[in-house]
Amino acid sequence: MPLSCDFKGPVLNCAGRSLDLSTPAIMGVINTTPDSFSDGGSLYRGSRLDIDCAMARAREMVAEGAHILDIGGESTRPGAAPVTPAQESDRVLPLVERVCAELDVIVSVDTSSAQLMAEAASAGAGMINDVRALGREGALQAAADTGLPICLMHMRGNPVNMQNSPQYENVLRNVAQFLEDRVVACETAGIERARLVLDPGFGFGKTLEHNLQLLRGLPQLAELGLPLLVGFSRKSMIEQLIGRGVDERGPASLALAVLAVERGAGIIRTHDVAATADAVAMAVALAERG
Ligand code: 9MG
Repeated sequence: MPLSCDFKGPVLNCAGRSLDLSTPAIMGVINTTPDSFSDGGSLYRGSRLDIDCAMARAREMVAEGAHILDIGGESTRPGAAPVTPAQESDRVLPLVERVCAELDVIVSVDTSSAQLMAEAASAGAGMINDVRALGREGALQAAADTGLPICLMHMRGNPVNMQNSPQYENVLRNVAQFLEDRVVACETAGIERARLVLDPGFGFGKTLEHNLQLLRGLPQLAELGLPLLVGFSRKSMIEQLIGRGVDERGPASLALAVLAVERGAGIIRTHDVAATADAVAMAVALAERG
């Protein structure tokens, strides 16, 4: 049953696994980076990614109700060290291969690298999540060739400069226009509209006020007619609003997830799968009862 808006999500074909968005889906975050803002290095032993530890995290998230695992190898926090495509593939691919082989879950690869998109699809990944909306050289074609669903996220600038006094004429209109333009670029590259998911990119080149305007405007973004993915999990807007440090932002992230679902979000990206799955299930159950 739809929540506060009329949009009822489709079923996406993710490399043979169905992602049914008639109710909101939970996407668990797995960072293979040593320096992510929220869980940086938690899967590392010294300077090496511990793949068994990463698999244990993946297994746990699936048991907790994740429909999708989003595996990434580039930290996009402001000021993070850049990675080469080869470094990114070295971090991400072994885990993508093992998760695809051992777990019954849709694997999303969080990347802007054309090389990794192709490699991950060959390894069995079911979705691409690109914070640069396929803006990098070769990404449109590589993503088109995979045949997979793709999340196009809005970011102003790049991770290094995105928080340098971001400005918009009207953040909701500008983000919607950017996403619509990227949809057209995708269609021109041979990616059907039905494969696309949109994300306003909370925290990516936005002030607190911009994030709040986008949260308020989610129903209008849902009217673009494509599923919406949102990620608030542990982000700094929580600290800006209620003063919580990064390790204390779980409960506030749940409140934001529920609000987003009520405003039309179809996929919630989160570090805390069990709690988010329950919070979203509660929002859906209440909506079903009117
Ligand atoms: C990789 N990543 C970090 N935050 C994100 C968000 O909010 N959305 C998407 N699609 N990806 C994100």
